[in-house]
Amino acid sequence: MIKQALISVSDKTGVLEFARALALQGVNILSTGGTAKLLADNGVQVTEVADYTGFPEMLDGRVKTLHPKVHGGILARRDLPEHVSKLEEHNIPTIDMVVVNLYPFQQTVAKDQCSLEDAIENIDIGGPTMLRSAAKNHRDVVVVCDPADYALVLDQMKQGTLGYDTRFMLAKKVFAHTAQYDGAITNYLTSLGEDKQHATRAAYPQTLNLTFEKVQDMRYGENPHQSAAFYRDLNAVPGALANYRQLQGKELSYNNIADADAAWECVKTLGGLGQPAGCVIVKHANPCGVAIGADALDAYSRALKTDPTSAFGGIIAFNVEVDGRAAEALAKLFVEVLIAPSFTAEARTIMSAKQNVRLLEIALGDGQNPQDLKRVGGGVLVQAPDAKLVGLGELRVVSKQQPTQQQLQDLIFAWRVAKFVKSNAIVFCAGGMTLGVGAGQMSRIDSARIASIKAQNAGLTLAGSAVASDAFFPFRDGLDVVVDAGATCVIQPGGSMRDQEVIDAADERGVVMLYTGTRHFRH
Ligand code: 93A
Repeated sequence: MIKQALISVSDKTGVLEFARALALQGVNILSTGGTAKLLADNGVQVTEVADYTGFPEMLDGRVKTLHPKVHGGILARRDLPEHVSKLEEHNIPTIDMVVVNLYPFQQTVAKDQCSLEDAIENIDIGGPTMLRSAAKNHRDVVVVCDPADYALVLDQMKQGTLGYDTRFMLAKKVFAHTAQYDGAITNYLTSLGEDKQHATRAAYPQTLNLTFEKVQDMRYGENPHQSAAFYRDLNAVPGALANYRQLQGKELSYNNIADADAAWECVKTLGGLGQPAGCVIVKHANPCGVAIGADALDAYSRALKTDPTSAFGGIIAFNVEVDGRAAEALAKLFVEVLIAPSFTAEARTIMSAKQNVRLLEIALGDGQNPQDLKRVGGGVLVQAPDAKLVGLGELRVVSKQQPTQQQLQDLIFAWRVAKFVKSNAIVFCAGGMTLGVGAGQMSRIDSARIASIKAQNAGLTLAGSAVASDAFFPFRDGLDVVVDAGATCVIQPGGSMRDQEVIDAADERGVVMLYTGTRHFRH
């Protein structure tokens, strides 16, 4: 029975409606300065914590709720007579619900001009203390740290079903939340520069505290003898893979998730290339067909042409809604996972005949991770994500031959794709589709050979094609291979000791060569 609730929130989203509904259920409401004012101004009856404890808020609000009357009321075990009589002795009523969200530390330090003083004032002490007290005593106390849970709690209160399971779930949420909060403080403090005033942008903290929440356990990892689970970054943006919604199909496997991420990240970069739709087919983390087109079906049909053999059992992502026409074509191929921002009702009906296909909906939108993490023996490598999309203005023509408009478009498309192909990457393209992809070779010339062999196998001609190389050609031999295969224009970062040799080769062979100035290694 919830007789008394303490509400103290920085993020005031939904709190008024929630407090009103609690009051209607006869719950007595205690609250702190700003929250109490908001509630009182809007006609909710509330007692200020200061009036309740008989101590004013003091030290600029640093001490508001840190009082035995508050913490005794939260922490006392209702099943222990000694606890209950102690409360009576000191005239401390129980507090049966704690609704707290914390000073916005992360948002504060994310601001460019945040000083150490600002940051420190935004370290919440009383809030986490109440949350932790309530979460520890979740057997008797309901604790709500996320406004998204107000509706659930109210609903269960009305139904009389707010039981142990919900209180336990809410308590777990609290400890994850306060751990993440303390992690953010540690990361910030240990990232401060010499002047201790500002976090240096490039610097990484001395200790790295990250909190992830489990999305699901998996039957196994990369191989059946490895156990595995999938975790979501608590700060994952809506467009991130971890925020997928599965509409049908078998459980996702470890490899499905890894490949889906590769496909999704690649397809999201296919906008602004002159065609409305983009499609990426991935196998073993590498794109084996990428195309843009007039609609989903057009993009898919063209992407499939690159390498129909590898596409079998692949993971396919779209940057537009998948409609019935596209679904009909997709249903003819053995596909592991289909990803799109949405599927029409018709597409869903068609795919429902293929119950094994996993259908994932993810909001389009930027889903970049704040950091890229890679586990190595006993450690983790952290880097900024490769978010670079080279602009037209950054391209430099280094050959005598100038590119035509069509070549320029093909080169930019090829460069977008090469970024998502494991190094060494060589990608042949023309007319907004890949023709041959050479991936993951230890030598660039082998990637070039493989890309052209694959195009031949698929019956595609490379005459007049564009080629992207994710990093520079160390020698002219790689360039010769792609020109022999039919390429007439090449895009690459440049920066080799032998750049001149390679430029001379391009001129000798009469092909166009562009430098991007940036490379896209992907290992
Ligand atoms: O400065 S505090 O660490 N000291 C406290 O005693 C305290 N009690 C609640 N911060 C404290 N709070 C925080 O105040 C809550 O976690 C919440 O974020 C905020 C709500 O303040 P107000 O109701 O005045 O807007």
